[in-house]
Amino acid sequence: MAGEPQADCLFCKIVAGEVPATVVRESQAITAFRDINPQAPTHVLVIPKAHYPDAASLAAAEPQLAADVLVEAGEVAAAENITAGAGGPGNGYRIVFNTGSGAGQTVFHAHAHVLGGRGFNWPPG
Ligand code: DGP
Repeated sequence: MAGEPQADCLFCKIVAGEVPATVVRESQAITAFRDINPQAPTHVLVIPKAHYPDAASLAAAEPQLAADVLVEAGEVAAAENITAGAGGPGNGYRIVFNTGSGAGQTVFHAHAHVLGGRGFNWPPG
């Protein structure tokens, strides 16, 4: 059923506490933890606890939860002091939803990358 935990999903295992992670924020429906392979001084993953394979399927099934993930990403950025004008390096941050393997998605449980603490280029690689 949509949203149900998947036995073979790494992030469902993190939600269940079966795989350890450095959790920075948690609510009833969302958890945020540090990426194991950080690409910036701040690199936090914000995920819905419910299992959806990517951001688009999450937004289609549960638009309020998708919005809550975005709000949480902003809260993470504020807590990490990486918002524009916060005075840290980078002067802003990036929220990324890789969607599909061709776009770099490797874990098929919806997640927002929150990256900051350095400058970023455009277009992305
Ligand atoms: P993506 O490539 O967009 O699907 O992002 C998946 C991210 O998940 C990637 O940046 C690395 C991270 N990751 C993979 N395995 C683990 C893990 O076991 N723990 C944590 N904290 N992050 C992981």
